[in-house]
Order: sequence, then structure tokens, then C-alpha cells
Amino acid sequence: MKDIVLQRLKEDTSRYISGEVLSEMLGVSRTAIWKYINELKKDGYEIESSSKKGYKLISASDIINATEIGYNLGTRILAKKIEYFGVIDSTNNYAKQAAAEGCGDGTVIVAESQTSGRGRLGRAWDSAGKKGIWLSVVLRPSIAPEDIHLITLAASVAVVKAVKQATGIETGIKWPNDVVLGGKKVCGILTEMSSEMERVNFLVLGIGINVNHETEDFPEGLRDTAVSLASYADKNLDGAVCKTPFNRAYIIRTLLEELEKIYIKINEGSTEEIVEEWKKYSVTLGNEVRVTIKNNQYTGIARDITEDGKLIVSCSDGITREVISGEIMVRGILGYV
Ligand code: BT5
Repeated sequence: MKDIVLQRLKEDTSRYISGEVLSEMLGVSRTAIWKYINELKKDGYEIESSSKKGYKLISASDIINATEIGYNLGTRILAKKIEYFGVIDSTNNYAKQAAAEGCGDGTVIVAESQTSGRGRLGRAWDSAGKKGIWLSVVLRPSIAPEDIHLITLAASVAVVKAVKQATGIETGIKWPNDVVLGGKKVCGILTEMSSEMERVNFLVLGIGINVNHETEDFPEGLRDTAVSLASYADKNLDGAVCKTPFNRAYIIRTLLEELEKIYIKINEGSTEEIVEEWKKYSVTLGNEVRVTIKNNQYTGIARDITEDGKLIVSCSDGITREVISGEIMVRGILGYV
């Protein structure tokens, strides 16, 4: 019911809608309407109340609950169910549990902050409250377990496209799962899967995007390598083109829409396009990289990417190696430059 009150207020934010009209529309008392309005205010919505005129929605600028994300969302597979948390240990942990219990394809878990946000290989992911997008999507793709790294590539392509569309900012992809901006990391992706020999049971795609952080919002140790979309825009872009802070719900919607387009392609088996797009946004190809495979380190030049998404590196020992994400780590020799 609270959501219906919100929808009504959203339909026209230019004028007040009276408590009486709302109570008639919804078939509940005016006191009930007043209670819903108070709940919405507690949720963070700015609503002006006037005893004579009624209620008017002033802003819902930075709320990322299921209603905000679902509003005008143009997806049909993803985000049929969205679960929102103020605080959670890790959206990936929750999503894995929900997936194991049988939640639907495309279920989205989103949180304002994570107390144990995770990166790959046991690394930590800093997830400051109300500044970023920390979400996980449960997917049940029809692909073989060995092709799973294509999903990580596809997700990074979706992030780059969504960020461009929603904010105007052009980011690049650093192999395999970092989205970078001005030489620093703005987004990380963690793909985790449960599979049998030949089939994927489910996959959890965890995406973390730094959106409205100031530099000081990052722990000291990350300030040289991490960046947010807003802090980059404030320093480098014209405010008339790119207005900060960014609306996180809008970025999430755009991301889910881009992700769905790519997910459909993956399920149809049209993966060449994903690899081609990945190449287009890559900041890794042609550059020197350091590859760590089973404790052996090699340096080399990242030449290309195979059809199934492996990175081809001409190593300095003369051997060309095909590198799969997850098994290895690739770091640009000059950090994220
Ligand atoms: C990643 O790992 O980049 C994957 C990050 C995935 C985070 C999302 S948030 C929603 C979902 N729930 C989770 O628990 N996780 C996912 P990796 O490539 O291993 O990078 C980790 C490294 O990035 C750390 O060791 C830091 O150096 C750096 N880092 C940590 N937090 C960062 C941040 N907020 N921005 C930029 N860099 C960060």
C-alpha cells in the first residue's frame, strides 16, 4: 500500500495531492495515508505536507530500494524480484544462499553498505554506506561451466555502457573484471558459481561501483588506486554536462537493462559480439601486463582475446599463453595506468 501511495505521488510532482483524494483512491482512512506518508519519509523520501493542500513529493534523489529501482525498469528477465538491505555482510553471500534455496533467474540483491564486501581470491571490497552501488544478480545461464568467464567480460561491458548512458562518463575495462576511470578502479566484478560437470546450477554476479564517494570516503590505502564516478566528474568534467551527485537508482536501472541485453545474447550463444565489445573498451590489449600463474610470474604484452574470452599474452620468455580469469591475476605493470 505504501508503494501505491508513492506511485501516486510520483505521477505528478508538480502539485499537491490531498489526503482525501488518496484515501478515496486507495480505499483506506486518511490516518492510514498519513501513516504511509510518515513511513515513506522514514525511508528517505522528501515529502512536503500541508494540512490544507495535502502531500507533494519533493525528491527521491538517492534512494535505491526495490520501488525506486523497479520504477520504469525496462527488463523482463532480470529484477523480477529485488531485495534491498540497509546493511548486509555481502550481497554475494546472500545471493548465493538465495540461489541455493531456488530463487528465480535474475533475482537482484542490493545494499546500502556491506560489512564484509568481497573481492576475488579473498580480497576485501570497500563498500562505504550510501555512496556506491553494491549489488548481486543471480543468473541461471545456459552455458558450460568453462565459459563462465564470458559472463564477467559481459558484465564489465554492461557496466561501461550503462555508466556512459546514465552519466556520460567514458570508462575502460582492465582485464578481466576491473572498470577503470582516469587510471583508477571505479568498479569491480566478482562472479561466483555453483556447477556440476557440464552444467551451471547458478551464478552470482556481484558488481561494486563507486558512485558518489569523495576521495576521503575511501580508506587511506585505496585513495591512490580507487575513484568514484562523481569525484572524477567533479575534477575533470564540465558540471553542465555531468551533474553530481549521481542518481544511483537510475544507474542501477540502466545497468540491469544493459546486463539483460547481454544475458539474452549469452543464452542464445551469440558470444562473439560480447568479445568484440570487450575489445573496444579494453585498456589492457596492446599493453604490458604481469601475469601470475600458480606462483610463477611472467611479464608480456596482452595481444588479443580468444573467442571464448581468454587473454592471449606474448610472454617475455617467448611463450604465448592463454590466460583465464579467476585462475590468474593480471596487473598492469604501471598499476592502473
Ligand atoms: C573485485 O575484486 O574487484 C570484485 C569486487 C566485487 C564487489 C561486489 S560489491 C557487491 C558484491 N558483493 C560482494 O561482497 N562483492 C561484490 P578484486 O579484483 O579482487 O579487487 C579487490 C581489490 O580492489 C582490493 O584488494 C583493493 O585493492 C581494491 N578495492 C577494494 N575496494 C575498492 C573500491 N571500493 N574501489 C576500488 N578498489 C577497491
